[in-house]
Amino acid sequence: MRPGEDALERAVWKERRPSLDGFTPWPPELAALYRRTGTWRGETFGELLRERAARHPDRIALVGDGRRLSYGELDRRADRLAAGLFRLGIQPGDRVVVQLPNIAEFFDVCFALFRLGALPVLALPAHRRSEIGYFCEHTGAVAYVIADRDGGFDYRELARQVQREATTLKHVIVAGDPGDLTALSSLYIDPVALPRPAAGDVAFFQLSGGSTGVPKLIPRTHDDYLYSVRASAEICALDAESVYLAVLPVAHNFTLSSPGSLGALYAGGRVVLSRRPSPDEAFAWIEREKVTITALVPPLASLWLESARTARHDMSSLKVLQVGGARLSAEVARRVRPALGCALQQVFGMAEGLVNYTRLDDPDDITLETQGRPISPHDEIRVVDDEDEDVETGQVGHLLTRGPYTIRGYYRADAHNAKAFTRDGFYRTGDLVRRTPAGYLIVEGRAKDQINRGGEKIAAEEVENHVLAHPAVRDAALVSMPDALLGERSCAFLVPRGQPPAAREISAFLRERGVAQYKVPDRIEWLDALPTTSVGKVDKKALRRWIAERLDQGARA
Ligand code: OOB
Repeated sequence: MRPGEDALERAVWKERRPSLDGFTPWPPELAALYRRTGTWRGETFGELLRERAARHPDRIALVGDGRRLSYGELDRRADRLAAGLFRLGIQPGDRVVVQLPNIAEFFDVCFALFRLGALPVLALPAHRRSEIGYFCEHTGAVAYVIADRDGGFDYRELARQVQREATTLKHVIVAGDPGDLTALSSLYIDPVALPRPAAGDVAFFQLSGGSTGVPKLIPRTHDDYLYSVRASAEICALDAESVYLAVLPVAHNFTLSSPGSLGALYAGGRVVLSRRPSPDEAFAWIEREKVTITALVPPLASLWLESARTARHDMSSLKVLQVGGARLSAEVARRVRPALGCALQQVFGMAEGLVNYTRLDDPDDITLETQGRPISPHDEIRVVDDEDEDVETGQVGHLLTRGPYTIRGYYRADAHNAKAFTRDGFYRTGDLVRRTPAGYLIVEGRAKDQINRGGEKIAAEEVENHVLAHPAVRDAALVSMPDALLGERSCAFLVPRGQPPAAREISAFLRERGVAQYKVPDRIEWLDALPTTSVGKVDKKALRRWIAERLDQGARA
């Protein structure tokens, strides 16, 4: 018997399905509209893979690290692993933190959990004890899936630390050498019938870049996410001949679904997994696997353009380079086609939902100078002033959005949701944009208290809270400072209690607290007091201006 086909099991599932508390559904009339228009098709990720595997079992789905998996193999691996996870005690509705590098097991684990109706919480490889501990605690995760080592870091050590504090965590599952933990490879067993999740259920959690003291979790349903994957694959013209190279972390929304690896699998194409984003490794993959499309953040795009001058790899298969996650300068944008011989596509998206693309047949001025337009005719866009009044077309304002794949609320975050969403369900993106008459968006800046460090998002308040825990720090403000390579880096303005400690002591303190390295301030400045605005708030604008001027003077000196 194939999993998911047993009516009795399905009935059992219906009865005991844990309604997910803390998830804000779409209003019923909109959900009905999305279903009626075929926007939501009632399909789950588990079924999608089953269908593709039935259609073309022998076609290669995944390539990475000495591995080639066909659709049929991936389908079987997902079934076998789902059975093993179920036997281990993982139930439908359970949360499982997944922190894996770009390896094939990421897909085994996600599809196994999708089939089981358990919910992956997609952490990034850079996360450490502070972040992972929080994800475990906030979601009540029962399991944590890691690789043994990656990039010189031992995740088993991290897992042992997390295990000591996470009260709900029962299993740590390791891809590779498990030490005394559970080997992922031991969990592939004969398939069993499993209850089937419904397409309207939450499928998994993405992480928000955030601007608040603790990270926010983003619940995505099969219906809504699959729609964004399908529509993205169409916009990017993916088909069975497409070869998508995953360079950025696979779990990130850009790499996963815009159109990303899921888009490639949706289209029956091939996903190639690069362990490192370096031009050396990625260019070799492009040549070897005849990669047709890949996605980068702007600093990596610059690095690739530079390396392409001297690279001897044949990259003629590459048709589209997508760049997103942070603002791409028109100057770098212009160099893409001459240097790589492929089209540029700008992508402006967010894990909360809305994704904008320049279209492949757009004229150069749009592709080079805008961040694209929304995926869907059902995406509603508003650009408003500080009072939530719509501004004129072409004026800069706050971007608000609502639609068939944009969440209605963060997970278990009522108080924050009241601020992050309007009463009628628009998500306040925190981005400042201008909309052109043709409906394209140009990102002009940001109102949210976040630093975008070359695509990696840092919530200022989260880092400030960590720094404030240091006994020698009385007050703290984290702001962005301009950086030629990353676009922005972070600068912490600190007020000492007595004698200021050395900057490296603050960095070491943050690392000891288990904060991801990219969040550790790139620069520390000590002040007697933080400047305030007329209403008594910390004047971050003044701090940003001060450090930018200081850097500018330094550069000219
Ligand atoms: C992507 O997703 P997140 O969740 O890591 O970050 C979203 C934020 C946006 O609100 C915006 O502030 C910034 O990242 N952003 C851009 C941008 N793309 C994202 N800012 C300027 N220009 C762009 N092209 O970053 C993401 C998700 C899906 C697809 C692509 C990127």
